[in-house]
Amino acid sequence: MLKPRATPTRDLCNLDGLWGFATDDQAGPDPWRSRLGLGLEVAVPASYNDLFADPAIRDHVGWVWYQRTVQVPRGWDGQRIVLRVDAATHAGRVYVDDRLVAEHVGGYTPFEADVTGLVTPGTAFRLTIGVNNELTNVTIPPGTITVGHDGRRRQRYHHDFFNYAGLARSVWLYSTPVRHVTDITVVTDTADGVGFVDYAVDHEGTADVVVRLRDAEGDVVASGTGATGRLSVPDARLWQPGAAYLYEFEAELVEQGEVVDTYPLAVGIRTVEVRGTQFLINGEPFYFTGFGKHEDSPVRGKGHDDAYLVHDFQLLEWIGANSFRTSHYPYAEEVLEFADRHGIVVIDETAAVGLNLSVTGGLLGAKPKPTFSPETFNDETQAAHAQHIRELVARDKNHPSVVMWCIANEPASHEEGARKYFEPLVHLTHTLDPTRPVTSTAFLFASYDNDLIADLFDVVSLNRYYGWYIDNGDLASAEHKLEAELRGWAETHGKPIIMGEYGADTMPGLHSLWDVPWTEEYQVAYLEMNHRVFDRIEAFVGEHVWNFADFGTGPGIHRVDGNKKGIFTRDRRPKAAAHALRARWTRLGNHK
Ligand code: BDP
Repeated sequence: MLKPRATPTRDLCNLDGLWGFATDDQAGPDPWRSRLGLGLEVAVPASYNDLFADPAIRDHVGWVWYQRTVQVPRGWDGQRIVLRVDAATHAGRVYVDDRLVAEHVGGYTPFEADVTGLVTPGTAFRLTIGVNNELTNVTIPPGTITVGHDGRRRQRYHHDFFNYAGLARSVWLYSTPVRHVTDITVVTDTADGVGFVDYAVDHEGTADVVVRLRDAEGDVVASGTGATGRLSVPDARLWQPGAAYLYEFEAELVEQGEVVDTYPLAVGIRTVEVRGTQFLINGEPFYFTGFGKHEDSPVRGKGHDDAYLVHDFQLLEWIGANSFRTSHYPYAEEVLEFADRHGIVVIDETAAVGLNLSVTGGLLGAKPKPTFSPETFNDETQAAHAQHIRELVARDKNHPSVVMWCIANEPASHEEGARKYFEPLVHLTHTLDPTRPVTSTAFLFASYDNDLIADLFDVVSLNRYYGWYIDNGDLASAEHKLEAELRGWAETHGKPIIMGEYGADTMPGLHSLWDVPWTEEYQVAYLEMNHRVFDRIEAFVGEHVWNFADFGTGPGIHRVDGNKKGIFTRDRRPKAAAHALRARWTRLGNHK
């Protein structure tokens, strides 16, 4: 699915700003049929939860309604007109005046409606978008809704980050010609200094396809005709971690000598390969340094914000990180484009977080239910997961920064049913994209001796908290256990291993001479212990600290105003560990 762009043949209107807003109980029936009368306004893009001083909105479970008037540019006669929602978390319904034009389930991938004929250039229409935040056993991510003694519905989920919802990314109205490019796929390769760009241009209509590749100076370095083909670039400049180089691929539809549509796509020429226990980018062993992140900031929740985007990438550069994982859902496309332009490597993760019931129970002592069963996560969940993978790969397949798909975070991979659930999904991902390795992060209880799915993946990713959830405050024991486990994985699987998460909650300003958890010194010592072990394991290809920054969570006895494992605070101020990581990662660079 192509990102909407303004080109010589396409126009683009951004619909961000202030919209009318109401929860479904405030709005009454069929809120799309008339103006939302409440007078509440909401910012787009932003999660709605923290914007209002009203707990009933913050904790609302169900539909909320966004509404605004949209003026259709008068020059759009004869064009195809499309409404595009970059994300409606977790489900969306779009109405043009009284008419339902699109429905979508899945909170982090875009969807569109062709509204040609339903709207009139030069006039305005009422745009209403319903957004639903409910998570169930058949959504990705999953959750459960409970009903309290007072009849109030509450949303429970199996992940710690807050269930922020709403229109957290942009909404667009755009035009394309009737005969238009519908999709582009590029795959790149290199041999003896020559870069190859294999392309496929899908389109509506019978026009001829002309393609050109321009270098960063704008000079055409290769061109071709036909809907599919291979472009060769002698002396190609590669897209490298830390040294991005982008070409511009331009697809043109030409009919009787006239250009009817044109669409540009940034292309980085690079290769990715797993060989033995190495992760190779452009044939060179690559060592990942960086973080699991979140889209999270005060007030906006998961709302995309270009200021945080720029600042977060500046902090990645400052600290010497070369990569991050889009934990625990696909991020805004603007983030991937920025990574493409700035040479940051990305592990692109689905929203499949919490497919794991073995961690529930806790203090209540409830016996966990089986994770994979007809009553819990079942064929319908798997189908939703498969659809989500299709949409993710369709959206992100052309980004050079994306070097690996992570199709789940911490599933119950040691439980019966895990293999039946995951094998078709790994196969699907490999089929959709044969060029990128696939992984999934393994959780604490799933080790090399009981995990049932690790062999399906190209890279072993582990989330381990020795010294935090295990042996809290006893780093010597933690070091011993961590090393034993990592050696077990290395011997059992013979694959590259990456630490997908390791971290310690830390209150900024708390200090101690001793190994006292929650202090800044303890976070430093915890990381140093982990790094000593990683450096002793040959198959190790990377370390992603949990987390880049403190982030908002639901309530929990081990959460103090959110998850405090950030190396930066929620407002991006460095804790002591930031300086320690900076020293290590600037020394390491991209290699071990
Ligand atoms: C891991 C999860 C991550 C949590 C982290 C933690 O993958 O989402 O935030 O634990 O507890 O299990 O800090």
